[in-house]
Amino acid sequence: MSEHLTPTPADHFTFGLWTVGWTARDPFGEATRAPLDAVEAVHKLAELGAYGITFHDDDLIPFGSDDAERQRRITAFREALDGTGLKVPMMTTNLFTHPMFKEGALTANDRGVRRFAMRKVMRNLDLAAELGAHTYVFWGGREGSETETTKDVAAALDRMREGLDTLQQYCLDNGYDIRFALEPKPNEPRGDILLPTVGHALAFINTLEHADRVGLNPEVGHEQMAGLNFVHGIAQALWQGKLFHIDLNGQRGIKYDQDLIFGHGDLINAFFLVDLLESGGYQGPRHFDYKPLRTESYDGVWRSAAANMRTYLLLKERAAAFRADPEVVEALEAAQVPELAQPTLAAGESWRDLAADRAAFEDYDTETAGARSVGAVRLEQLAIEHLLGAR
Ligand SMILES: [Mn+2]
Repeated sequence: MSEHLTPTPADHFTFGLWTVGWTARDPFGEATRAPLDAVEAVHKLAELGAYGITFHDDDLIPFGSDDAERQRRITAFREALDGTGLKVPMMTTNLFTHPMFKEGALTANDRGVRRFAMRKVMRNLDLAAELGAHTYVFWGGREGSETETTKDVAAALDRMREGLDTLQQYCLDNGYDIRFALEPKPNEPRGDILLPTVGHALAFINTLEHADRVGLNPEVGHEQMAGLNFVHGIAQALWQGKLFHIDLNGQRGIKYDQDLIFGHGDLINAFFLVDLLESGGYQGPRHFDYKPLRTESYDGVWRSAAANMRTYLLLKERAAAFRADPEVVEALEAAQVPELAQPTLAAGESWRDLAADRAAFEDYDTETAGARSVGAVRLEQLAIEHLLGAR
């Protein structure tokens, strides 16, 4: 058992440099931890059994660095990657910290800010290609508003589309095999952010020129902030072939973005999420986007990084036990869960055949169908008992 719970690169766990590197400055208080060197982060994550590290351009290279400083930092980071074998499967751009982005980046009303934002992404896409990243995340934290009068939403969506189409064209023209993953969030830091949920983003992607190269990077807490069932959102993203990447963390209820350790929020949803990821064909990294608690020093930071991975592996083990339990298989059968995979019409049957089928309607026993017991309680309790280690 313990062997399965020790993370290895084969588990594909990845961490944002901004997660373990968060110095815990919040809107009400100063940093409680000293800055973390990127090279140390690489070594420490590799030691803990992670597969990779991800970052925003400004996490590695402070905004405004000159070319020499930029190159010095990239070289040191690369050496750490080469030395540890840690990979960079995903990269992203900081289009939210600098005051110029206060009103948006790709959708800023100010055209100069939009053009600067696109150049900032292009420069970092070059680095992403150099480091071998195949997924590039767009989290539009400042793409939104607090007021209805300052933002023309339709024009903003036009500009978002223009930006993504142009930047994907940049990748294609340069021979970069980099797909984009949009990260929805309902609010924070803006009062309301554009493309607030998985559903909004999926619909928007269909309007893009290179729609096949754009998918999603949904984050647990972001959907739960909107009161939505994250597992259902992920199931639909998988169903539509759009789960390019995923941000795992914890959230408890509809409130600010908590970014808790994975499993330290809604544990039941986390259990079913792991069950889905492990059985639903998701091949990408298991990426943690969380914030080590502000109360902790670096011992707690590294403990929290390990906790994310261990909790995932524990849930993976519990989910496998749930699926392998003969009583669960029988209860699923009793609840007719496998029957949903059976098409409603028979092979070759048309609506005309259905209309002529008296057994389907005129002679159908609606009383019995209405009186049947689904068996949901038995099944859910079996899942909870497996989650609690009681079976
Ligand atoms: Mn978050």
